[in-house]
Amino acid sequence: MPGETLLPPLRWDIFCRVIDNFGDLGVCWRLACDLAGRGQVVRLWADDVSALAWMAPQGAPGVEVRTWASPIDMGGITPGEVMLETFGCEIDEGFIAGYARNLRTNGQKCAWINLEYLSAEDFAARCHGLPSPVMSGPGRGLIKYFFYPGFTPGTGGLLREPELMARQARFDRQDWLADLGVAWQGERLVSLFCYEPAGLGALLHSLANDAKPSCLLVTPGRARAAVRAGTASMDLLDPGWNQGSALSVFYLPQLSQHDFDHLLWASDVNFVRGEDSLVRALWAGKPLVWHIYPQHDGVHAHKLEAFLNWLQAPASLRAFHRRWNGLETLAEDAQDAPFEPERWQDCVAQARAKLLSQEDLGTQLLNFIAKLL
Ligand code: TRH
Repeated sequence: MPGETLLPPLRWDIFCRVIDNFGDLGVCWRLACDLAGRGQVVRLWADDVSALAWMAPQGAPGVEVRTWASPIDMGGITPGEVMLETFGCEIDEGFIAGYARNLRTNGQKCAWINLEYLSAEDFAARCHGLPSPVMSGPGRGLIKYFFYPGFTPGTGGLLREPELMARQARFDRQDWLADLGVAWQGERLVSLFCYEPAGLGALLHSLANDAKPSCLLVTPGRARAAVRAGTASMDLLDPGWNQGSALSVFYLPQLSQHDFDHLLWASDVNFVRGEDSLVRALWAGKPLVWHIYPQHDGVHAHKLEAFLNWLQAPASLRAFHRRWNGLETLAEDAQDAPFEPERWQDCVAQARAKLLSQEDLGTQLLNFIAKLL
């Protein structure tokens, strides 16, 4: 059976430091649930677990959540067989010492993994699986391994829990929207999860002027604030901008991760951001626009370009992305970047099919650990 591994249940310690937004915890929670769903026993350590109250109100069988306060209190704690640090977060020396003791003194088979950020750039395949000798501290002499998620076969793949596609096939859009209180009349549904996109005004304008009515489903937080500010300024500067009411806006509550998937499946076009929602939008298979997490050194522009190349995005989708992310060149600045989701469907459908033929991250990670042990 595809996705099946021979790894017996192991105890995992997954470490997560929340930088900002929801992505760090979002990825870690999803990974923890995926592993637990495959019979692994997971302890998730996060320095800020507050977002789980709405992201995962039911918790998950096999996942124990611990607040990670540094220095970590090791009273009654024995590190498990797999120690997984996410995004280069530094695990406390006390914990590493316990892990090293298990390995050296007790002869326990152990694996130390560093899960990296997702990127479509070539380095992901180049660096995936590489060993990294630990040079100092209580783990000195041990080896940790880089695990790079990615879009191509040479990488660690993308998170896709085994039952995801079956869940998607059973999904009833009309019922879900009704439960949420969206009075859907067949208009185009556009989900919006973003930071403060440079192209938001242009999107609102084109939806308001489109012959096809649209409903913008706006997520809470930064997306909501951006839409509120955008519509307020258009009301002021151009009071008739949505005269025909072709555009309606529905402000969403915070959804659980489970329901966030439903939002992406219910919508005709998905605007997503960061890391985890991008992956989920790929599984949804609808035309998507990515607001990439901006970095001060500007490297996100290369990362976006690499993703669009992998996606084989048509020119109009590339232009729209650059405008949305505020990354146009001067020449492009003067050009139009129209909202044309009908032209963007094919590349996403093909990308989804390609990804479905590749092994998912959970399967690859379990196989990787099985080889190490
Ligand atoms: O929140 P993000 O912008 O997270 C970012 C990125 O991960 C980025 O790579 C990282 O460096 C930075 O944080 C620190 O976007 P992302 O990754 O899509 O995470 C959002 C999570 O929130 C995702 O798991 C889906 C979840 N979510 C819900 O569960 N319910 C909701 O209603 C919404 C809007 C999101």
